[in-house]
Amino acid sequence: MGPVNSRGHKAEAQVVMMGLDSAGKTTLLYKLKGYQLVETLPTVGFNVEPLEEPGHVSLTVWDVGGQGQLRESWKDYLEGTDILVFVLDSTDGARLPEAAAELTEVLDDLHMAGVPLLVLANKQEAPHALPLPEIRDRLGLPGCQWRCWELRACSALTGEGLPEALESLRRLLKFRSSCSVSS
Ligand SMILES: Nc1nc2c(ncn2[C@@H]2O[C@H](COP(=O)(O)OP(=O)(O)O)[C@@H](O)[C@H]2O)c(=O)[nH]1
Ligand SMILES: [Mg+2]
Repeated sequence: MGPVNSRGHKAEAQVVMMGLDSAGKTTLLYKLKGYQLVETLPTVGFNVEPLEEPGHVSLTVWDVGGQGQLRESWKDYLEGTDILVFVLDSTDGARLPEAAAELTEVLDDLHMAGVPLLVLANKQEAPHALPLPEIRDRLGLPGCQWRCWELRACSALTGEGLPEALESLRRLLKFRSSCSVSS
């Protein structure tokens, strides 16, 4: 079924997943698909997978490579995005400022006006994972007042938190049009 164009009620949604390299985006994508992924390679370009569940909006999930100069191409994926999923490595406190800066840059893009944000604090099963409140504060999320956003803990490795993350994603998608601060 093709997309329905009545505003905010599309039958399909474009989900763009971003984050620094090694945050766990590819592992997450394939875990959501129910694949057993033994090993990932750094993503060159992007992976894209449909996620369909009866009775729900079909999701097309774009996993955009996050390494160094590949991040330059992030902006090419933003047009038509219905929701941004930003994946973080909760065990990598040292790169949290870098992740926060990248997130800010993506959110500042014109195509991102009114696009809801789901932040996934991944690798939460690791014993030294940073707690959610610290991640929230250090990312500057409380300042995101013009946008619908949620922060969720998950582990792409164990699958913990993924059903809740999908729930958040579907909830945020419903806010897609009401979130919009431009037109
Ligand atoms: N402990 C732990 N490791 C993870 C988790 N998710 C991914 N990884 C590992 O992190 C590394 C990078 O994962 P990958 O999916 O390639 O990251 P990407 O660069 O964001 O696509 C791999 O070694 C994964 O096995 C997780 O939830 N917990
Ligand atoms: Mg990858």
